[in-house]
Amino acid sequence: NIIFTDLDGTLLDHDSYSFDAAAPALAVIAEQSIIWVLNTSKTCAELLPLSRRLGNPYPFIIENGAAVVVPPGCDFLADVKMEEIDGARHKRFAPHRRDIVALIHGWREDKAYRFSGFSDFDAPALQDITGLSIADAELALQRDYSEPICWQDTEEQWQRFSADLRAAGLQALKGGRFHHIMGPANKGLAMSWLVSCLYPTGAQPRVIALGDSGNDVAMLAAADVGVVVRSDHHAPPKINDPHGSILLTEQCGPAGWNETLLELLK
Ligand code: 2M8
Ligand code: MG
Ligand code: MG
Repeated sequence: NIIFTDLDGTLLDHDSYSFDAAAPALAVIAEQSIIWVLNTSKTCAELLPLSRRLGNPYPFIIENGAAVVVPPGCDFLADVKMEEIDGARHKRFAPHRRDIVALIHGWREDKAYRFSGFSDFDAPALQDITGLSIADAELALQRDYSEPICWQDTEEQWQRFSADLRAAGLQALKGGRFHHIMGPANKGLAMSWLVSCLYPTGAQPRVIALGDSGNDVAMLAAADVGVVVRSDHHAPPKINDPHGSILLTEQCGPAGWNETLLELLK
């Protein structure tokens, strides 16, 4: 087995960001020495301390599949050519955030779209929306490859904005609270790339993926077992399931994560 997991609303509670309810399954993962990979909308700056807090020593995937990051001290993917940023190694699949922000802010001026995004927020403003601590909000603001926005305009304008994104080779992925504006990457492509690096030949592991939102669909669909973690804030995302490989947890968030992994790893 190898496990890929979303964080917010999945391994972390949507509101409290606690992972206490997942402790039993995390213990089984450690016992069985299973590689588990964090695959999230969060930034490298957020993941470096968070992966340590979770006791996760593996590479992680940031900003909705925009890059695979090997943290300092982790010796995975030693033979893969990567870009070094502040001691971490990045394999990038998407354009830089500064270019995306310049473009969509230009459209906001020219076409009077109404939205606000992380570039408009300071840490207290982001804390108000997300409930993150000021310190964690500072880390969430340090983005490299994506711009999360709150849409404040009509559905009609959203359709126009979406067409502008498509024409520019960009997309909007829906997270728990925000639309993440980014290049043509996703959590599923980054997951498949990492699996093929870790297991280039020979026996392939069973790939288990867990997530709660639209931005997880590509990852859940590409896995051998895709686990939709139930949310008490939004309906489960719709996923085509031709092979019957998608499960839905009974409980919400980390409790559902725990329940389903204990069953799958029995
Ligand atoms: C944002 O991501 C979540 C993921 O579902 C969302 O869209 O609601 C990101 O900005 C992330 O960096 C941040 O930690 C999180 C906090 O809720 O929000
Ligand atoms: Mg989530
Ligand atoms: Mg996420």
